[in-house]
Amino acid sequence: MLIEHQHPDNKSIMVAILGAPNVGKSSMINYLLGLDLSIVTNKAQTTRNKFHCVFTVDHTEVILVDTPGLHKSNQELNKRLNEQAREGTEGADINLLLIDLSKEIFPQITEFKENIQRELGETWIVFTKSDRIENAEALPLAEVFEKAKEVLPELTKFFVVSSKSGDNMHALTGALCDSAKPGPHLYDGGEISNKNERFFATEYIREQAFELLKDEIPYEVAVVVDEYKDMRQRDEFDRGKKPSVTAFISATILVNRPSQRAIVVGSKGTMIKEIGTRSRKKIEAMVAGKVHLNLHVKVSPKWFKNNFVLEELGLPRAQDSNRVWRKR
Ligand SMILES: Nc1nc2c(ncn2[C@@H]2O[C@H](COP(=O)(O)OP(=O)(O)OP(=O)(O)O)[C@@H](O)[C@H]2O)c(=O)[nH]1
Ligand SMILES: [Mg+2]
Repeated sequence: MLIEHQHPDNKSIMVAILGAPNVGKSSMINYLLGLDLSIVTNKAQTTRNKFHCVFTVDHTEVILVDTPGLHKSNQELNKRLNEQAREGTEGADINLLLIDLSKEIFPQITEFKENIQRELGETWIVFTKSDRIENAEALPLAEVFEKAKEVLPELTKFFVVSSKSGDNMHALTGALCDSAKPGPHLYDGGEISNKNERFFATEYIREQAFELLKDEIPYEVAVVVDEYKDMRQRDEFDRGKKPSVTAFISATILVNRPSQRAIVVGSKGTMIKEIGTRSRKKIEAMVAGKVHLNLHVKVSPKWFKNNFVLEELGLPRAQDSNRVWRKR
């Protein structure tokens, strides 16, 4: 829709969701969206790419930017994840710094200050996982917040929320909408993300791999889609008949070592079958139709240091990237 055709009451706000790994960024986004769009697991560093998640309240568009958890690391993959998080602040009207109430609070604030390495605009603290604390109201969070302002002067507000119970989510949504500025919607065609279904298909496969695989294996797993045939697009040429299969997807799970390949495939292929069945259900819910999913496992030694693979995963070089990396 042309900008001049948008409703005159339209407002918009872009909000970067920041914080350490596992603090509940993607869970909070899904709660606010009312949709399991972003992948959530109990493992740290689940989110690997920054992306927009969009919802509207009346005429106000709220764009939440999910980001990987900021943390210290000298590994190339982690440097690129941190870069994604830092880039997530670009163009944001407000940053939300999520702090996990079930962990020690103040180190999370000082670590964020060290890791963000950027000038930030207005920032609010969102204390998460309040359901895990018996009496969250009794915590001296106002005092903590005042102390946090000495480290991060850009802090102006704080909230205490839970993505499990939904506590205070309305207050947070209301405050974000109140801060939105009059102007056109960036996503005015009902889009909920700037990433496509192909991206979310790889995410849903990786989510199940993270859930089902133990120990360090998830961190050495990546997923690439080799082929994604969207039959709905073809169907337009086929006199509007609804296709019996909505998408044919062929994807590869990359692992670092042959022993990991054996685990991901599982005895008689049981593990790969389970990853496939679970992720296919989630992809089918997304595309609202039947999906054929073909999964392979490939050993790609040190893929997490390989510039070619990392770029294919949507992770370009970071400012502090290591100088040497493998070429194609
Ligand atoms: N009890 C409780 N658990 C939560 C809450 N929010 C998130 N979790 C759990 O915390 C874990 C991490 O949640 P995520 O949403 O993936 O965290 P994240 O910050 O996106 O993590 P990364 O993408 O790895 O940076 C999952 O096991 C969630 O179920 C909450 O409000 N209450
Ligand atoms: Mg996440």
